[in-house]
Amino acid sequence: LEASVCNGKILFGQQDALLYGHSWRASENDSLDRSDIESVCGKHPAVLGLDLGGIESGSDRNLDGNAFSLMRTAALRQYERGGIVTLSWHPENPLTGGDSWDVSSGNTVASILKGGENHEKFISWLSLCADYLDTFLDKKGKRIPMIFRPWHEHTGNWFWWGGDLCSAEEYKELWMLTYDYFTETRRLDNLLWAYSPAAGVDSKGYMERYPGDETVDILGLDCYQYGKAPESNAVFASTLNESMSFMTELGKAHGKLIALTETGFEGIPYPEWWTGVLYPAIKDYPIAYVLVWRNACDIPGHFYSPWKDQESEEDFIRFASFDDIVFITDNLQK
Ligand code: BMA
Repeated sequence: LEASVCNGKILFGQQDALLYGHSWRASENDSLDRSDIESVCGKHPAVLGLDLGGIESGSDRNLDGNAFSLMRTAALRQYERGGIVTLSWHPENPLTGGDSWDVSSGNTVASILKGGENHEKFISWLSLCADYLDTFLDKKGKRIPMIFRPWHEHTGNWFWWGGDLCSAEEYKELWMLTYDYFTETRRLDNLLWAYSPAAGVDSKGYMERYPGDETVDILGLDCYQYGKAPESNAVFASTLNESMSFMTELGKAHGKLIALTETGFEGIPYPEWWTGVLYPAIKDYPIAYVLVWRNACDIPGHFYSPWKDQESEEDFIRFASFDDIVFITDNLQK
């Protein structure tokens, strides 16, 4: 990651890219050689995003139907190909039993912190998650490096760990609890920790719940385009520019890498989005990677990258041909 930043390169990533795409899903014993991105530009994404949601309840599959065993295989394939793996986590709500988006109680975070009624339950969730992460081993039995990006978009109010649902102190305590459990209790020494507020904050808002330099490796941002195109292009570009610009400063001041940890425009309603909107907004910033969200195979319209014959395909090919946008190189691909 550091090398790519030093060389002025940006790694391109997609969520769940090897597990399914717009109209297909990998089978249990799949060789994981397919991605929508590969079908368009001949190369797999350099960053593979995966989500741990569901691991806390002992499920075999995550919230989007991926078998956890196949996710592990995909991560190992990605690593063997020279790529990077990043993990997000949309766990259930430990207080209400709802999902990550259940914001019906403002006591959820408080209830899982030390002294809270759900603390033991939450530790058992962390334990299940750590058990799983401890199985991502290379051929020599060594844990592979992965980016772990918990409690993301916490500046928004749509997850139970969101801005209006807990205090800054509670959020930081949640982060520290997670960090200490994984790194000290469980000795998971293979994780890079990414902090990912949602766009819409200024530098001060961005840092308000920052848990500290000792427990964060990457400063991230989740920033999507919404609305009609081309009308919304300018707002998205300026939000991205402003955010990337203060993150560049924060990265320097804190000695951290910066990344666009989630982005996209659902359904890509603007076919020149890649070279016309995204690229100009990111190219001048030292970001390690940019990751677009998933191409759901079972929700029509819920996609963030082109596939063969999708409208933005040609523009994506142009974007992918730029020297500073990096995919997994052909010789590593197999
Ligand atoms: C959201 C959507 C959901 C999905 C969740 C976790 O943004 O894509 O369909 O379940 O992410 O991957």
